[in-house]
Amino acid sequence: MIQKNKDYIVKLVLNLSRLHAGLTGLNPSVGCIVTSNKKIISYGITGINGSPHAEKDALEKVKQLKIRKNLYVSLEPCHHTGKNPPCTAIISKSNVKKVFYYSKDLNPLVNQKGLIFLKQNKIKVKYFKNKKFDLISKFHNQYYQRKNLVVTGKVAVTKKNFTKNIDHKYISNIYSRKLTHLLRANHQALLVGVNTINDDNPYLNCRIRGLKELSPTVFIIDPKLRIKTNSNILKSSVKVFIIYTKKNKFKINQLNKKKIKVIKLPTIKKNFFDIKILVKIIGFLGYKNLLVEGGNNLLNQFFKNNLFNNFFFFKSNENRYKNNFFKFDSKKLISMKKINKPINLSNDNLFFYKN
Ligand code: AOF
Ligand code: ZN
Repeated sequence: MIQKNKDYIVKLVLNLSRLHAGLTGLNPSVGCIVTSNKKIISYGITGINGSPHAEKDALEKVKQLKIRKNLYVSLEPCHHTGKNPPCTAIISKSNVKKVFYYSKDLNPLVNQKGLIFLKQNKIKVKYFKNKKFDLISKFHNQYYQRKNLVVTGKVAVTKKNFTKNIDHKYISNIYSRKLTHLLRANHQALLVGVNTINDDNPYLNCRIRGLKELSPTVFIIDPKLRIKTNSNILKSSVKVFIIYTKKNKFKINQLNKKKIKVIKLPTIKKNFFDIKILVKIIGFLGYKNLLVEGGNNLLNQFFKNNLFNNFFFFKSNENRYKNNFFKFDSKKLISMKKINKPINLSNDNLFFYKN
């Protein structure tokens, strides 16, 4: 393909960087173009779940071509070994003469470190400030610009706000459930109370074909370690952390054998810990966003502490339950801002709130 002009390349890199947005886990979704002698000879995108990096993807495809190459990439190339090898090392062995990048990487492991290395290896490096990349640059650096974990709540209720259904396993319809699975794919961590596990025996993974790998790590609040050890979630491949307050050596041994991680938290009153501390710990472990899926007690604690940044409220038109114990108090949402009109999903409606 002929390289028409710089604007054409900018557009291509921009579009490539958008392709895997939301699908690259902790990693930003980066786009990359390789040119040689004014022709585009390859392209790359950060892979699903974050591997390979875009530069590696692009350069591998043309590694047999021993010609001079230029690289155009939406983010400054990395220079550290993480889940992936450093892109700067790959670039320096690939006959690349110039690297043009459109956004800086604020990740302290990367920030400018690779540029010196590239220059030392006689590779020209140029930062192209381009307005079109303002948003992508923000997106690439979203986790480093944001100090706190982003917390999103989700609940599905019947017409009269019950969170259980008498004869149905599910309250919401297939469209709402598909959206819930997408929400899971877009989150790195998911939090539930132990009653949800023991009563409903859920898998809590993303079951959209092709996106299963994006299932979040599951944190289960289980102060007295009451979780049933034959629960589906403990048999699945999902990474699980159990948060407890009261020691139970036998149970901890059982869980350790299943490679389940346990975290003990100090109590502030009987079996109660400070939920804000848990949110801090999840952030400290490196997770950038958290989806809280219930039950009611847990959601209430988050509301009480004003911890939700976003809230997804799925409401069905049907009603088949009467036990007030399982009633969601929708007044809690008053403190948040309703965004737009509800999204109609057949006989369900989705209301989206923001703080
Ligand atoms: C690149 N190209 O395509 C992406 C980069 O754990 P790792 O090794 O995958 O490194 C993650 C960090 O690398 C991530 O936080 C971000 O700073 C950078 N992402 N860098 O050169 C890419 N996705
Ligand atoms: Zn890299």
